[in-house]
Amino acid sequence: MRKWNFKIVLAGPGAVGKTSIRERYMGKGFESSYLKTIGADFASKKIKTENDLITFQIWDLAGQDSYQVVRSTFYKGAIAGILVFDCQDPTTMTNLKNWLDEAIKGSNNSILVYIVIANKIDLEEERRVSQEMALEFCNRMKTETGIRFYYSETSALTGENIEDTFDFLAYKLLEANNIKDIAPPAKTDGIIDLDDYEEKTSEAPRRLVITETKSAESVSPEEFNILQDRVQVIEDRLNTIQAIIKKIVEKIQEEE
Ligand code: G3D
Ligand code: MG
Repeated sequence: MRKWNFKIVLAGPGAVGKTSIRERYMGKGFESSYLKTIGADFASKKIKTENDLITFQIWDLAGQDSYQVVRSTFYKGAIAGILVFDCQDPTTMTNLKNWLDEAIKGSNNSILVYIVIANKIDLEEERRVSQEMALEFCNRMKTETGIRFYYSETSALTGENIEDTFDFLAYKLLEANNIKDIAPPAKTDGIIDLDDYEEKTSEAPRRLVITETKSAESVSPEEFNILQDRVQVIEDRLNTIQAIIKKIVEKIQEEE
C-alpha cells in the first residue's frame, strides 16, 4: 500500500463557501483556536483505493484581507489549490486571480493541480455567473500563467459534485506523481479540463486586468526603520505561529 499525504488549500474570498465545502466533504473536522486566530483551519480525511492510502489535509483559508500577511504561510507544501467563488457574485470570481497569484507565490510553485469551483449552484435563480463566463475566465488565467486548470460546479448545501471533485483531485494528484496503475474516477462529467475547452468566440482573448497594488509613497529613513522593526516583530510572531502549527500537525499525525 502506497501512502500519500496531500496538502490542499481552499482559497477564495470570504463567504463563498470554503468552510462549507470542507465540512460537507469531511464533516466538522478539526478546529483549532490557534489556527483561527491566524485565519486558517484544517481537517484531514483518508481515502483508500486498491493500492493507495491518501491522506487529504485540507487547509481552509480565511478570506479576510487583514490576514494576508500571514496567509502565505499556509500555502507552503501544498500540492493542490482549490479556488472557490460564489456563482451569485462575479467579483468573487475575478478576485480569484489575486488568490491564484498569492497561491503560486506562497507555495513556491509546489501546487501541481488547480481546480476552480463555482459554488452555490443550488441558488439557480440568483446565479449571475454562467458556466461559459467562468470557463472564459479560467481560460484567461490559464493563458496568463501557463497553469493547467480544472473547473467544477458545486453546492455545499446539497452536496452536489463535492465528493466527485475530491475523487477527481485524488486521481489527478496520483497521476501527477507518476502513478499509472490507477482507475480513473467513476464520475467526472461535472469537471471540465480547461485543456479541452475551446473558446467559442473567434476574437483573441482579452487580457485579464490585474489590479496592481499601489506602490508605496516615499518614506523617510526614520519611517523606514520603524517599519522595518515592525516587520521584524511580525516575522518573529510568524515563526512562533509556524512552530505551533508544526506541533499541532505532528500531534495529529501521531494520534491517527
Ligand atoms: P467561507 O468559508 O468561504 O467564508 P462559508 O464561506 O462556508 O462560511 O459560507 C458562507 C455562507 O454561504 C454560509 O451562510 C453558508 O451556509 C452559505 N453557503 C455555503 N455554500 C453554499 C451553497 O452551496 N449553497 C448555498 N445556498 N449556501 C451556501 P451563512 O448564512 O451561514 O453565512
Ligand atoms: Mg470559512
